[in-house]
Amino acid sequence: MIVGAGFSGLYMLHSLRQRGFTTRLFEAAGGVGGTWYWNRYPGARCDSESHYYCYSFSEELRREWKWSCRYPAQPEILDYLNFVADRLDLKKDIEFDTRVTAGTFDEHDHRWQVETDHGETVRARFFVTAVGNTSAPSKPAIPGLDTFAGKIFYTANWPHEKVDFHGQRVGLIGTGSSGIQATPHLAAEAAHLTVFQRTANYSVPARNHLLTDDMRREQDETHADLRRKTLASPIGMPFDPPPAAALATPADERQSRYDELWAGGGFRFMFTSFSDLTTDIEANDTVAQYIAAKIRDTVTDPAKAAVLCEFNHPAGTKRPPIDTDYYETFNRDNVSVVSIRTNPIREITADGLVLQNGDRHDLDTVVFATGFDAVTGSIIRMNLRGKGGEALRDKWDRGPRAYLGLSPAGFPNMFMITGPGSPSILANFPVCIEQHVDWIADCMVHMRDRGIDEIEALPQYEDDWAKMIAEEADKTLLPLADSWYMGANIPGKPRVFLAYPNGIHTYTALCDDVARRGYEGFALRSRAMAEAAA
Ligand code: NA7
Repeated sequence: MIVGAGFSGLYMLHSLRQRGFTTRLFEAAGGVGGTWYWNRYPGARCDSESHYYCYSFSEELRREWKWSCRYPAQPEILDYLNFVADRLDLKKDIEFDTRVTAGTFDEHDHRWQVETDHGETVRARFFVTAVGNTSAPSKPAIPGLDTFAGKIFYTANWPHEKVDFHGQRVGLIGTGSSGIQATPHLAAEAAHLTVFQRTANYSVPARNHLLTDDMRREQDETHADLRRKTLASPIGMPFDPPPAAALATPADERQSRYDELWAGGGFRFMFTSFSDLTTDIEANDTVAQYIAAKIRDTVTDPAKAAVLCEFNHPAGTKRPPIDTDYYETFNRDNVSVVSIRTNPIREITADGLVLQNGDRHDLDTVVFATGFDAVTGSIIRMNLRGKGGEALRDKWDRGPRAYLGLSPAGFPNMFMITGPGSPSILANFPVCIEQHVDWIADCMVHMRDRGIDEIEALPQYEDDWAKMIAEEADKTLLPLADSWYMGANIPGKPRVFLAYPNGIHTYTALCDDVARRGYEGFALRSRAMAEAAA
């Protein structure tokens, strides 16, 4: 049983089929795509480059698909996932428009009993969550929301038909990646766009462009080398590591390096400039000041620039956004930015938003780009129960726990793809997904070959994993931000760092080692063993 038909669920389904398992997949949406199915807002685009934000497991698929540009937009990624699903004939085993509402591990026959919103009950040996990290939208409960007379949209759940903003006074709440991507597109149509910013973000230009045949040819010819680099990289991208620490580099050289990488655009700026940016606050200050200077150079109105530079966290400690013309958009007469950091939204009335100090903003449309109950939300809401009827929601009430970020103790035969405690959100998703899926599928084959019915993470290993993650995260600046990496964007969510912070490259080696040692840290049980013991 797999839940979710995004990048991870599709590859899991294919991999299990290839290994001869009978597999069914439930998907709440009406089609494949996962996060790329729902997030259809104007400007939705991948921040990773197309040639490595895709599957690598099939040479045929790679050769057959041609990306149009450096960073593919949402419709193109959705087309790609449909192409893969059709090419591998996956849709026949997917039940769309079907949401999993509950799952319980039955200890007597070592099976998961899974229920759907169609009233169906399915029994399966293995239960795999492929539900994505940004799938449970966060919809802030602002007083008066229901009384608003205009239209309300959520970037994370955008209508399929085109939304027309012409002539509208639009309010956009949220300046994470989604808000930053949507801003120029909303501004181009709206009569007036007001961006409500709770936290100023450090955005870097994407420098998107179309791919020429020559560029594609070069990517093709260097593919093997790029793949090697990708697998050796902590973030799963084919980047050379930073050559030096910022603080060990003379100021003029440091400036030149930032200039060069800013001109190239994209994630390379934050991830390949210097090695100490996310571990040393003084080093981080050099990049924060560099970005602030760029914002002040770009945004001609000093008052707007000041709001956009109201930083309260070190650069790169929230998911770094990249953009196309985000800061430039604030030079338009029809765009304003309002800081709601110390003057939050008090209520929504029929006419618009009212801030704490009584300021009113009359609006026709409100767009929420307010993010997600990330990583854990989509898993918890499935109402899963493990051994002894323990609810996963209760087990995780002080923070998620799962050995290797793959499997929670007390929940045998359950695997999570890019679950909490895995590198997922800190690395290139398709790379993380392929690693997880291969490991999980090989584990199932190992069990089948040996007549093992049940695999369960041992509590001690799970505890050690959680402790290690907290200790390693504390060596970085990442826990300083009130980010969704920390669960800090959701009121009441435990403040726990949600990812393995030492990179997908070391994580892969650790997982391989666990498998080589006969799945060390897991209990493997068979019915025969249980009967013999009895
Ligand atoms: P994010 O990155 O979580 O951004 C959400 C934004 O919405 C962020 O600026 C939040 O401010 C803001 N927010 C959230 N709740 C509120 C309320 N109640 N009032 C005002 N402002 C609020 O989500 P995205 O969709 O942009 O990006 C998610 C990931 O998708 C992204 O990182 C990529 O991996 C793709 P805050 O910073 O919490 O103060």
